[in-house]
Amino acid sequence: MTDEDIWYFKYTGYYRVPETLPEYLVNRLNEVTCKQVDEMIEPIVWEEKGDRRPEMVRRLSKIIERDPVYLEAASYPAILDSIEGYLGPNIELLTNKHNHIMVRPAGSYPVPWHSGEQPWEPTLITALIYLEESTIENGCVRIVPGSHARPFNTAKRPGGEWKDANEYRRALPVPMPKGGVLLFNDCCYHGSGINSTDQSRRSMTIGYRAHDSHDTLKDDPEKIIVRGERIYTGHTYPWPSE
Ligand SMILES: O=C(O)CCC(=O)C(=O)O
Repeated sequence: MTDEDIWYFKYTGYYRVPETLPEYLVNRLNEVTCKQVDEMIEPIVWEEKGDRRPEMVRRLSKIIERDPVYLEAASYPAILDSIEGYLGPNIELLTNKHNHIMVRPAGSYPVPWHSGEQPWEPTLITALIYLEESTIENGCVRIVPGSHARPFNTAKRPGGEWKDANEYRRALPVPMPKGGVLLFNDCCYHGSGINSTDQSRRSMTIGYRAHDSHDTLKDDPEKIIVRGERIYTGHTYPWPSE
């Protein structure tokens, strides 16, 4: 990542990883995901409560536990290289945030506008890893650039009608290719439109944070270290000898 890429990512709040995932990996992700959807393996968020069919699977939750291929994709070096530009060398994947596949079946309703984190919280980078192409027609994600840097407090979920919201007017749609990876600061307002096609629009959503230099407990079971190490650099005493 160049300095200019890092600047762009930090100031706009989002970044498209230049490389796409290799075809073999995307194919494996799709094979495993098809099986999870066809067999309706819980935990699942449904498009409509009470209508439990494979075509109605909106979201597969807790994917890291389901198959090792999801962690392999989430640890892909080109993704971590880009995240390192923002978060530094010690990177943890959170299993209690995101950790899901948005299946977004045909006709799937919008993802409401939200800021996943608040501005005062430690930076959380979200990766959307695309198993299928994402277009305006199938409801690609839309991001309000720079909204992670707002110097005031606003509701995490502003509510209201999808297209009437201020966020809709301010946001940019971000279409992505199959195998593409979109990174953004989760504090940016984002959402996605209705899927008006007759196909699904699948993407993995994964959250990453820098390892907290002040954490003295190093084996938090909700976090997986995917790059670097869990070192204590907060305020060491006795001072390390030189
Ligand atoms: O992929 C999308 O449509 C929205 C992603 C998102 O906000 C999420 O998965 O939390």
